Amino acid sequence: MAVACSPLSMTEAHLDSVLSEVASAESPVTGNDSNSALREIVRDGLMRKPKQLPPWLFYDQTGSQLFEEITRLPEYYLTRIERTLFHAYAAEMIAAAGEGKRLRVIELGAGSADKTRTLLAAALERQATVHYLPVDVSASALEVACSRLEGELPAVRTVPVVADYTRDWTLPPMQAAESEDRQLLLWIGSSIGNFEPQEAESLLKRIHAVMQPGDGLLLGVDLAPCPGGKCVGELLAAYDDESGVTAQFNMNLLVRLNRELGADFDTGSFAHWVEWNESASRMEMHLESLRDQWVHFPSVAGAQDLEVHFAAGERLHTENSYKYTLETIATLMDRAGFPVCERWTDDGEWFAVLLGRKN
Ligand code: AVJ
Repeated sequence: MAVACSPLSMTEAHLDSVLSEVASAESPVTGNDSNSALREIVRDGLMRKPKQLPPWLFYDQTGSQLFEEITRLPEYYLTRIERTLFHAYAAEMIAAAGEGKRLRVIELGAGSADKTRTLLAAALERQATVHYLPVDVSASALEVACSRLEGELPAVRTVPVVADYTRDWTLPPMQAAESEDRQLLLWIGSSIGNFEPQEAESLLKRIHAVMQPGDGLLLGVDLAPCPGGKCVGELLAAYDDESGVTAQFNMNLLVRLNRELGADFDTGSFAHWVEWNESASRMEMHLESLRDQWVHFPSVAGAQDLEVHFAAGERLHTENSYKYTLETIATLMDRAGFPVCERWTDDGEWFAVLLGRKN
């Protein structure tokens, strides 16, 4: 598999920062530094066999809106179940993480609205104020998340951390008055699923390095199908919904490449394709070429143009979403130095939130 030797998602956030500029550029095909970064990634991915592009490319403005829409689909149970778990157990989660001490809350990603709010509100039941540090490459996403939260919960003190959490990152040190406090790091929404398990492990180890003994890691993970749990059909439906929003989300990648790189993908000649890869325990999304065709990327700023051939039936791999079992995720957390001390799941065990503690 191409993915084994090529950690595409590892560069996600780094290039995201580069690409957020691309997305806002007036004329993306005039060629600037950020644009050539995108060109390089796309060229590299389309030269692979099989062709593969990293999933973070989905998230231009339209893609982010489409993902929001996905989270409201009846088939997309992930967000709904995780939210239910936070609503039901936030107080328990906060109590377990704090062990009687004050908490400061860190989140990888710029805050997932009501889920984060629920946890912070639970923290405020036990302490007068709470510091909240979202870590994200996008300063604008951080600004939105922080001002929204401060508006809703004035006792939350937000400290945005502009950093790429897939690379080297650190946190502002705790003040002297906080020296007895505990930290709780949130990595929720099954974001871990987009990373190769190896990458996920190094990421967890990086988290471990920036935290102190006793600090907690709260991880939200989508669980693999199993007898008595969700079936493969229900998983497939979550990534191939009736109303076609996920198909549009997938296809938007090509629309983006047309707009930002001047490519000439004919979106009508590609189809949304999803597959449950049992042996790798992951959902895969692809775009399948419906005919034999060539796609052209024009020459920009001295760089060569590019002709890419797609055979009929050939697929461009656009996303992996790894699914763990309660055992495999516990093993992963263990290896990273965060043994699981508590976990919360829905009755059907479709989704899990796990608390690990650095010892
Ligand atoms: C945001 C990575 C958790 O993998 O379920 C949703 C993205 N892809 N539908 C996921 C996604 C297709 C989502 N994550």
